[in-house]
Amino acid sequence: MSDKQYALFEEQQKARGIDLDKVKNKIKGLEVETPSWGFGDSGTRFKVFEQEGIPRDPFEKIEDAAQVHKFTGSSGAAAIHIPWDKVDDYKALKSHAKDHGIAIGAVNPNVFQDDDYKFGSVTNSDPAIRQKAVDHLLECVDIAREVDSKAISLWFADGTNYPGQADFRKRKNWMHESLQTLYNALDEDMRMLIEYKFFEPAFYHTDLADWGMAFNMANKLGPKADVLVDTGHHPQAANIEHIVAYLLDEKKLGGFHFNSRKYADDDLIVAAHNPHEIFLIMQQIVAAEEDGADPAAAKTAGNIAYMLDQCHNIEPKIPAMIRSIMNVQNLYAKACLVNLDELREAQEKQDVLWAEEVVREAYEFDVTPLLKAVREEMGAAPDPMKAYRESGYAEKILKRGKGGAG
Ligand code: LRH
Ligand code: MN
Ligand code: MN
Repeated sequence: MSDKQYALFEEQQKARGIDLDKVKNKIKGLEVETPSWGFGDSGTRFKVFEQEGIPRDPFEKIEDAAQVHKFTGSSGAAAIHIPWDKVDDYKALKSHAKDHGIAIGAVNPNVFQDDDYKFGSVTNSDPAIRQKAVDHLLECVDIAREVDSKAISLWFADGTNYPGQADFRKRKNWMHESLQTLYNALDEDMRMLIEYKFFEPAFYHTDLADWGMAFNMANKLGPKADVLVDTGHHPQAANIEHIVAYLLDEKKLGGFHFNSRKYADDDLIVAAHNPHEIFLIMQQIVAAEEDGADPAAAKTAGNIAYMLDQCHNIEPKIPAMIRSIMNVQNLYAKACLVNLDELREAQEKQDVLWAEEVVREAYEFDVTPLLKAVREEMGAAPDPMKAYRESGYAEKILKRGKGGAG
């Protein structure tokens, strides 16, 4: 990318009244966590295609996650899932991450892979099973302390398949009770992020089916509990940016699991299918960040835990993560180019087409010169995909062979 292209872009944005230095700083501040599980072998219920060079243990997953940060400069932490990332020495895992230039991000308890959880975990009618699930949640708080993580990220597979199978209201109360026990165990500087999903693996009902249920729980629990929005977990026509704005205004938006889906919770590369949707989500966030009239919303927006939650079934994992980080940056950068003063004016005048145009105009800019300049200033690779390809890391890890972590 020539300096000329950047100079042209800068001139163009200046003329629109956009402060490009501010935009650059905002992009530099955007950190997106990768999921450790996205580096392992994955697939569908039909087939898992084993790839060569897959990490064989959580330490190697961290090494691969560090590659994403090395080239993008914007992915300084990796989330872990317990027990998928169970190790004997969590302090050693933390040091390993640090030695490779990253940190351990959100700790994700897993209460869905045990036979005991067939009819639910924290909402199981059997108190002994509920206790077992809660004990695991508490174990994850201890793990978070050991790896120096400040976030417990919660998703429950709990639900039912048939009408009459279970008592919705009882399960709602068991959910609350369990979350409360977890909440009480959190340190002051920790928080819990509550994820919702309206289907799968249960198909008739899930106990936290939508943002309203997660929000209600988070509200009852208190300031250390927030809602996590996984973009794949909504019905097709859901207006996710509206949900995001609502939660921002309520100061309860805790984080994201980014991915994209064509049909359901496909966990494909973020913005591969839905770039405009991600842009509109980012636009709500930028508007809140810049909302001087509502500093609490701005603070919430500044505190969002951005994470990817993706599985790369047929493509190589590390470059897929790099691509994903670049996609998120690209759409955040475009959102930063919306002229908010103009948008407010158009809204006040109730000029529908003007308002729509103000948002559209930002989306239609090519932000490649801007992102290259930002990455150069950050000491990251101006073209992370190319830099990774040329680094030789993909060839180096082939010696791990096949049959890595699932
Ligand atoms: C559930 C989910 C949740 C899990 C992850 C593996 O669909 O989005 O976040 O932890 O996938
Ligand atoms: Mn998720
Ligand atoms: Mn999911």
